[in-house]
Amino acid sequence: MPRGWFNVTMSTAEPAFADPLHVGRPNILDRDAFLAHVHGALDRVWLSNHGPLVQELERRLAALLGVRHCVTTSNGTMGLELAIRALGLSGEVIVPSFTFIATVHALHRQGITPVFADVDPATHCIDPAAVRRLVTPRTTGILAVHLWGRAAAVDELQSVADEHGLALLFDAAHAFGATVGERPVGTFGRAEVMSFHATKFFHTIEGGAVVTDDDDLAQTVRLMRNFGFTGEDAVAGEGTNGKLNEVCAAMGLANLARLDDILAVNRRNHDAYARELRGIPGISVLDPPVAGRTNHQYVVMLVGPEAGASRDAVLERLRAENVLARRYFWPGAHRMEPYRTLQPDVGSRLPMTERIAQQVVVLPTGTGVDEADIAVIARIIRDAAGAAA
Ligand code: T4K
Repeated sequence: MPRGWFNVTMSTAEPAFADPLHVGRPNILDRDAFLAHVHGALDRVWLSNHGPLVQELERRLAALLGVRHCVTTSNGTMGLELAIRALGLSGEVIVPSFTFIATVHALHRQGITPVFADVDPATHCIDPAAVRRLVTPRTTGILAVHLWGRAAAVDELQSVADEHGLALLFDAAHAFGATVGERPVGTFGRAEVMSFHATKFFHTIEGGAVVTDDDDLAQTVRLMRNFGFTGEDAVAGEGTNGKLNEVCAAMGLANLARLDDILAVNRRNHDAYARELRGIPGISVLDPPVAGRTNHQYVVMLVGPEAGASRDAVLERLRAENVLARRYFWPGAHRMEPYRTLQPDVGSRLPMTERIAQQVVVLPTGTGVDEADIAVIARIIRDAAGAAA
């Protein structure tokens, strides 16, 4: 019987799960390794500012991803802001609306106009044809997102960027460990930005990184993340505090050793959801990519018009049973402030974004969820969506 499970008769007052099942529950697999690294930092009395743990993490991540430079940052949002600034983006940058709001804020906060492009309904990633249609003389770059850990259409986007002389930057916050064929995400465009937030496949509690093969770009980001310092009393230009600290790096080093275990659990859970939810009218689970790998960090269910209940009704039912699923990334960045006010009519050119944002439910996965939990969750969904058991 699943942990915390009482029954699946939805009419009783007790929720199906005694303890909530969260989307984005952090994986903490090796507490002892983490604490050993933290003790080392305390013994050295070196807690931040390019300490040995951060340096080791950067070396190991660069080797794992096959890139020349991994410049860690205090979080993924900081990584985006630094990369955008270091690339010299300005004017207009084309970006999906169907993403976490940080992607878009990182542009707007630097005085850049985000130009929203629609997404491909098969992958939920930005549609290169839509990008091509939106290029203007003010466009300086494309900020594409590998949504849900599925790589965006990297080759087509690179072609559009090359045709128009644009910088191509990837928000790879979801995509650590993903590949296109055998080529790792992290190696595409001018640079890619990872998030190592606690909710991610690979995490450092809070953290992120700009990864690139471009020596000059990496050096600029390194300077900018440390106030622009080139020496003890020398500052080469404007900068900020974007550094990762040693405790966060300690968590990263502990987690790096267990990535295969986390991936195996995520893959097992994705397969279990796909199996258990098969055959419910209007309900589908986004498949993993055919040509490449994903980290399966997000299990994305779509509640279509053929389902016996709306997406929000299914979500409400799940939440009543303590399954704290999420409707990421509803209602789309273009419907959030300040973009809703600044660009009120943009929704009409984003039909896929509007449709998908109304259908997606992200389901709990990770090491805190097992196949028995998923069988119960699927029965709740089947019941809520009005299908016979
Ligand atoms: N680009 C994209 C495409 C992104 O998705 C993100 C972040 C970024 C850029 C920016 O990267 P960072 O600057 O964050 O490194 C969460 C995360 O905070 C955010 O990192 C993530 N994307 C986004 C998709 O999810 P919220 O607003 O949904 O967080 P919250 O507090 O609602 O927590 C999410 C779930 O995780 C809840 O079910 C609770 C659970 N949780 C969370 C934490 C922190 C836990 O169970 N334990 C925890 O310690 O943004």
